[in-house]
Amino acid sequence: MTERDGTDGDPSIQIGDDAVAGDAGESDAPGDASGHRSTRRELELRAQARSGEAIPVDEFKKRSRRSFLTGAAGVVGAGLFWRWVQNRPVDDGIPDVIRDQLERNEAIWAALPARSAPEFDIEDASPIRVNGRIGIRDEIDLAAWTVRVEGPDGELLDELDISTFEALPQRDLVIEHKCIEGWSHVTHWGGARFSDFHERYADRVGDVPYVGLETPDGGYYVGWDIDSILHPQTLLALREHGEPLDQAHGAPLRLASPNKYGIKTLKRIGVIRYTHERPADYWAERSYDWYAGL
Ligand SMILES: Nc1nc2c(c(=O)[nH]1)N[C@H]1C(S)=C(S)[C@@H](COP(=O)(O)O)O[C@H]1N2
Ligand SMILES: [Mo]
Repeated sequence: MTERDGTDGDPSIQIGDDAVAGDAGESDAPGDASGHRSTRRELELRAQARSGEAIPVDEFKKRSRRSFLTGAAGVVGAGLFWRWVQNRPVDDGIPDVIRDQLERNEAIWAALPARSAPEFDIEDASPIRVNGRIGIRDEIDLAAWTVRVEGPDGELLDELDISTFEALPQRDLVIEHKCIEGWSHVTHWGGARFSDFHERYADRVGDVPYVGLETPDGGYYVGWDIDSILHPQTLLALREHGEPLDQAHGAPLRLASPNKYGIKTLKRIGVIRYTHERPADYWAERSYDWYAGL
């Protein structure tokens, strides 16, 4: 594969070096057109400076003191605000003011009627890059792979091999996969709808609000609300671009969806757990939105 073997680390948007350099360059430019109005005294002083005349010591001190105080006030202000945020009660490691905003976002998403993302023609799709190998760094023996299905009381409902998923109705899903890092890719997934899989367990698990999924080694894990995972565009994918998944893309079974960010599309599913508690989620624990909806 010649595609970028992407980062496993922080999935946040990366700012290019040149963008940073460009900004700094502009604001640092001498005599910039920043809209700052110069006083007559300043103009005199600047003329003096240009002509090689030294700024009088008193004036220099006054100006340094003034810019120091302005800067210091800003730093103290920002520091106090941040201290206030940090001293707020913490839930999940996230201060309540930030958590409140995340919860408002979720309420908005949850209140929206189930929408479907656009789908594309198969010809519009091409192989997707590999992005993120948390919990799947070592290859596994695909023939020995099984997935544990657990009920809301922690009970083992099933231990399934791939034939169960192959036996479900097979769908094509050609959608835009969106990564929170800022790239997206029209991808052709093939596999079973989670909702078709769920029919096997619907009676036994009842009204569970969540499903948690984990890699076999527990290294990467995601939480889904039941409505999103039962959405007809949420696939238990076995294939990508018409071929069985390779290990780096989550063989033999992964999630695919155009309605959540890529962070939720767990590769190499080892556990599917129905639960009444909101499941742990790898990137939500690192301050990303738990819902991660689109
Ligand atoms: N096990 C596992 N699944 C994962 C990740 C990961 O690091 N480990 N990264 C996620 C992210 S951030 C994205 S964008 C997609 C990328 O899928 P791809 O490698 O098939 O492009 O996988 C998701 N699933
Ligand atoms: Mo991602």
